[in-house]
Amino acid sequence: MLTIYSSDHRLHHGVELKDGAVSESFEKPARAETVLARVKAAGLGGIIGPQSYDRSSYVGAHSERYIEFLAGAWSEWIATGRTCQALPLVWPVRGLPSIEVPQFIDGKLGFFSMDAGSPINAGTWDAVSASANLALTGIDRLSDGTRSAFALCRPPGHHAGREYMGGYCYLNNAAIAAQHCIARGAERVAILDIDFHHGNGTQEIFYDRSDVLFISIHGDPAVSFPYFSGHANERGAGPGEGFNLNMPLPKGTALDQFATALHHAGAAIARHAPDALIVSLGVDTFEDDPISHFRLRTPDYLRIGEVIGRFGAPTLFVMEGGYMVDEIGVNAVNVLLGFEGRA
Ligand code: OKP
Ligand code: ZN
Repeated sequence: MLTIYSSDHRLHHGVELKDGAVSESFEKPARAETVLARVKAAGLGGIIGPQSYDRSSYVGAHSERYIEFLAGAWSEWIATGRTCQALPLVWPVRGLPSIEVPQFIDGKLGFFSMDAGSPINAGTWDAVSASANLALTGIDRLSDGTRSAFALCRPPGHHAGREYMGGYCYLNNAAIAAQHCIARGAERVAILDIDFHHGNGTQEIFYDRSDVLFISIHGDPAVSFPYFSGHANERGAGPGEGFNLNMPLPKGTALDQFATALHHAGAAIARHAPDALIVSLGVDTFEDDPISHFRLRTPDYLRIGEVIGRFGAPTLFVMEGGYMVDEIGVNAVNVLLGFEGRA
């Protein structure tokens, strides 16, 4: 399987508000380096860099004004005299009257975000646009007839919505790839999100559409981030009704229960008959993940990959979460090896 990777991810190294203090984010550069090292050690296949894409390729999944905000946020922030990382700290929640974009950067940060989990620093735009370009390069390879590819994206993307960043995400890499695939003539795409956290951003972007089926298996939002989406009764709207499938699972979920959900996903994907399948591949479902609550073990990822391989669709894997840095490489690459029947 071909891997698409860029060292530009290192340009983004964020902070996180945790336990009342600012610390290094769990979403750190070593994550992608560990996965890349494992791709090489396992002999997964060739490794190429991204092609370049105009930022208009991100519009569709995102709004133009959001892309403009993201690309310019760091300059606006430092123009105010601050040199620390930029974090949103106020949000337009229910009950506040204004839905206008504020003029000042602190207001814009809140307007275009869902939480304080996506800090912006000098290299953020270059890193997140490189990450999106990896997914775009991967989906273009599938259109060339390649059966599968792995976009080693960092930062991740599935929490980023049409007009907001959040949960370590900025550009929704999987959604951008799906939209590009449709724009290039595909009739139907399916996105299967197996990260521990609900892919709220991907859900939102395609919620009223029937061409892109979104399926997510994740920790029950009653007790897990992002808390405000991911329930089973969110099934899509208008023409998209029935094309959004959420399978929330309880804390402590192990392979048996996860595999049952995966088989349901497979049946829905078969009904959709997609031209391409995009897998939002998070391995924060691992038993030792520091921020998640499932109990998958390293060999389980081989089985998961095998099941996805049997779906039979041209498949692009897009890296999402996974925070147990020592094991993220072996777990993610196990899915890919399982997919290729190398388990
Ligand atoms: C991103 B992905 C903030 C705690 C909230 C956010 C988790 C984002 C996960 N201090 N954590 O889905 O792996
Ligand atoms: Zn996650």
